[in-house]
Amino acid sequence: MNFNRKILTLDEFTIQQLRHIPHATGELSTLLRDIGLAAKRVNVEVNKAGLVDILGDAGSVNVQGEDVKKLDLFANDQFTGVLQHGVSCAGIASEELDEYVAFDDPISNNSKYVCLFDPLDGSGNIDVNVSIGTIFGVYRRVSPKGQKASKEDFLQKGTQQVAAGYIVYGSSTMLVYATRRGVNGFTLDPSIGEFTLSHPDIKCPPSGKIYSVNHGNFFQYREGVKKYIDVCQKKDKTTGGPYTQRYIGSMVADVHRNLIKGGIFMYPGTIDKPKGKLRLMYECNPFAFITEVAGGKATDGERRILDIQPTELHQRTPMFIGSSDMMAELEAELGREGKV
Ligand code: P6P
Repeated sequence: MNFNRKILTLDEFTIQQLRHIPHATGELSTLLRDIGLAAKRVNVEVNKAGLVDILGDAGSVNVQGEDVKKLDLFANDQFTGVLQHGVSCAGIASEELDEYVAFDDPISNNSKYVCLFDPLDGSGNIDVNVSIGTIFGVYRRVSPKGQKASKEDFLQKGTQQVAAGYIVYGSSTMLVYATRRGVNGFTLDPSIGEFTLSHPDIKCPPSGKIYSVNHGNFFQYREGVKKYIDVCQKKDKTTGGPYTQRYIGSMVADVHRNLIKGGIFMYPGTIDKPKGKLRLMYECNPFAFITEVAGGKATDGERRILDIQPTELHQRTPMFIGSSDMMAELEAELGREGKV
């Protein structure tokens, strides 16, 4: 008898994963399902952003000095809410909040994890209907259970992440998450309101033909970056090209495309912003974790992103991430800087 192909929902998948982890309590699975629930709620609002009064600035300015759009605040509240009322998370840190939040209730204080997220990255694109996204990283707390989470829980190296993921609100809505066991992608099926496994075991192609960078800052980049961009532009059929330049201005969309198709994304430091624009804790660390599990690489130009010891919640870092062969070519150009 010919049954329909089994569709695995996010819930079923996370529960299935428990079979491979002895002594698993299911707290991480529950946390990931909570994130999926918040993502579905944000998706509803993103999909009708042009119809209701949630476009435009909320009038407030976030810790980055950026105008906060109403959808930013809505998304921040959704992710904070599901995690606070869940049973797995002791506290959160968010791009939209100056400080971390320790939930400080008996269940949360006995929870195993903390979560750091950018609730709606690329929000400058909301008003022009370009893909935006949510980015998150999950850490096992280092402070003792039974008390509220503390600062050191939120300033761990990216290597300490137990899971990381993103949601891209694009032509379809996808949730992609990684644990050390692998990277899996789930596409939201609106007919059943469930994220369903659509991209099992994602691997980042070792090479690609797409480079993503803001050319408007070209003359502010370090010499090795400018040289590598020049190399990309001169690629032809004999040297693995020709390459194409794709830059959406929404990190989730750019990095997601490169993860699937192969490519390199760069947000280097500039004269104006020597540390670049992207935040280490809730933009770069999650994507670095995901990309490394998928076989790619991520550095700040000198060090592995995941090895950076954070000192501030909202610190920025230059970011180079993508296919391993392309990253190796970039690193070769950076290594030649200052040498004749
Ligand atoms: P620029 C969006 O504001 C964001 O944080 C990332 O999603 C994106 O990659 C980057 O900034 C774009 O910045 O300076 O090139 O417009």
